[in-house]
Amino acid sequence: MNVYLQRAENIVSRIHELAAVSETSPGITRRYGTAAALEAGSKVMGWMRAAGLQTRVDAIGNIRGLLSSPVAGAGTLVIASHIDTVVNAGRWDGPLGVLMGLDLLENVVCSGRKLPFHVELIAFCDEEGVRFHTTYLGSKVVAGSFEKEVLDRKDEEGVSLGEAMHKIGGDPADLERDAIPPDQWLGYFEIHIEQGPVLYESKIPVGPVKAIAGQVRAEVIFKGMAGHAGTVPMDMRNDALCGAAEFVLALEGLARASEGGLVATVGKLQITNAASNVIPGEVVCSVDIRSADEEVLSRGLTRCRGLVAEIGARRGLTVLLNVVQTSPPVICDARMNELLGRAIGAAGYEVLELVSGAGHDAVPISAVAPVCMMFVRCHKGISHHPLEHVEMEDLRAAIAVADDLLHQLSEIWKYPL
Ligand code: HGY
Ligand code: MN
Ligand code: MN
Repeated sequence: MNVYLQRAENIVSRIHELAAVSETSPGITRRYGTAAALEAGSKVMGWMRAAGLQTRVDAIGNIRGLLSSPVAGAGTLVIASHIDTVVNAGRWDGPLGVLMGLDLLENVVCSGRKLPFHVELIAFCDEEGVRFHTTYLGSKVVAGSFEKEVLDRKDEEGVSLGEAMHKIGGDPADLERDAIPPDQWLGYFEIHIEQGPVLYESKIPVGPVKAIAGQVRAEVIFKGMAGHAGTVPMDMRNDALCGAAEFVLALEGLARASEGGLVATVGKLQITNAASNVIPGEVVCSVDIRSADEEVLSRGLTRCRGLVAEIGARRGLTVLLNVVQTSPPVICDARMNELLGRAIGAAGYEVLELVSGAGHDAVPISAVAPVCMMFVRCHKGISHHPLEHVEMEDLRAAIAVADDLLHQLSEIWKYPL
């Protein structure tokens, strides 16, 4: 097991090196297209190049490293995750999958082995969607499902995604060319921290992901009447913030009371023209609803719409709910999961299949390829938080299992497409 210690230490030192690249200090924030995102990308590209991969930055800004197979007509396995982060993030969410993929390929190259398939390692540039309230921008380009209208979405400074792309040297006209053709895919493998407590509480270092929850991201606007905080009597107000506040709590209650693992979150709330002596006239908030069950998810959205309408009517507010993004639940590939389960068992661990409440780049990829995800235990399941942490021995377990999976895949994916 010692051989894995050196590799694990190498991964950890790169995790810390990448964590030091941030828009903010202290804290880790790398939003799409920022200087920090570009610096992180070039760091990862340098590591890929040093490992002997053919590297390139694609039109949207993904960092891509190819380990070609000598087999004519070989298909492609993609190993990937993301290097963008949420605000004040942890250091493992995303980079773990990219740096473990890099380690796997470094190990293949060092061993002189030739794989019967190409492996493309990809560091996706925007999975979190923090800057433009989108998700999966990078992986959608690779999957060929990027929606061009998203280029017009603007960030909080009014900069559009298209302008941000141009600024980093990308040309929207090239986006189609960066997709991997559907007939080239063999499969997709992503290693990611669990971001939940199940592995931690079960005392198991790694686990296969059975399914990824579907999610709906929306924006809700409450429009009332701004007014003087000192002169407008309480019974004559149309206070947009009180309406929004009632909605936030009602949405929490709706999710708490529902079956089928529905979760709902208002993560952002903005008061337009906010001032302490002005009755809020307009409030815009985000809504994030998820469930692994498509029926529960769509019922949750319908009931959320009902809440907004009812509160708006009762409080004399004009309300609007815009759905920004929907992604259906994804079932991971049974065959790849069977091999992953075999590798986990061979390493001496219980195979505990997990459902992911978090979204991942595997979601858009699942439309064009079989996807397989391996979760790695993280401390108390904490994520999207500076206390996010992975223990060295769990990394070593993950390396051993991932090596074994790659070996099994090279046995079954022996022949050209
Ligand atoms: O929101 C998510 O589930 C992921 O962190 N992007
Ligand atoms: Mn995340
Ligand atoms: Mn992530």
